[in-house]
Amino acid sequence: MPFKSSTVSTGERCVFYDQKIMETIKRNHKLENLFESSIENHDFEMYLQPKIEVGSWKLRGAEALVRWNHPEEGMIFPSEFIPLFEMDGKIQELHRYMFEETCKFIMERQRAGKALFPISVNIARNHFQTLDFPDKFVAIADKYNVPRNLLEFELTERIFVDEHSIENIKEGMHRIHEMGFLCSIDDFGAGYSSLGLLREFEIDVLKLDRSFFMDMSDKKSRNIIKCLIELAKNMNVQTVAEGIETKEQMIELRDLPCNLIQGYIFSKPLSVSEFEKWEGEFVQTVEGWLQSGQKA
Ligand code: G
Ligand code: MN
Repeated sequence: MPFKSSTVSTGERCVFYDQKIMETIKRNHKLENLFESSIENHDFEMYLQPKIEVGSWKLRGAEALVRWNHPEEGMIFPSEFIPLFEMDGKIQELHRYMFEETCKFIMERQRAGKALFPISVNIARNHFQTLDFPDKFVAIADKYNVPRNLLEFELTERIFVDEHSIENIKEGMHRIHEMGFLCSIDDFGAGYSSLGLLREFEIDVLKLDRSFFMDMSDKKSRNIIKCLIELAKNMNVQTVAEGIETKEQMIELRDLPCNLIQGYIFSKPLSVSEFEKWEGEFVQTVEGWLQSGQKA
């Protein structure tokens, strides 16, 4: 057996445990080794999930999400590689790559005379280690002639927990705005959310975590959502309801109302060709459908 536990005499469980750790280490090593060639070969693909405006029910934005489809390894899930690349720092290159794919997509739509809308990309706390990081994104946006107000950076609320980096994040967000980009807080309400974020940081969009909408029949939940949406509105911050899946949730959100809805109710994240096909077929009969007795 290749991975014997040093305390093998205490029983099989220990051996099994060591083996699992070794397998994870080996797998991580493999993924790290595949990274550079996958960037070069475009094995990382940009998927898009639409954001729909409440009321007009029009497509007003999208989130770019990474998918890793490796020719030999098959589909590798973000839940496996994102934490890994956050640890070893590769995440910065991956996010830059995704940002460039996003810019290319917007440029192509611009050339084809198609409708334009902001696209959000996720960024990690690692970027904020150097204060000039937005400059790199400016260079990419300019290369493709993309108006910067069509590009939004999503920062998960988790990155605001670390007190040591908070000043850097504040300054970084300021620079993002100076450069003309937009900034949103992702997964707001998932764990450590603080209303102080709204006061302390320059935020354009608040993305309310899907956990808020899990039980909308509960009056308490509804009241909290309502207050958050109102507060954001008063501060000129847009709201996006994330992870919306049912007609019941849609009806509540229409009446509250938040600005945009993102979730499986409209579409899961799609490849570019699927997304544009979906866009062509998406008819805004949402209002009629909400009023009808049809089940979602
Ligand atoms: O953390 P962030 O909001 O960036 O995560 C986006 C992820 O949420 C994507 O991987 C996407 O597949 C998932 N997602 C998007 N819409 C829904 C939804 O309606 N339901 C659920 N369960 N997940 C969703
Ligand atoms: Mn996101």
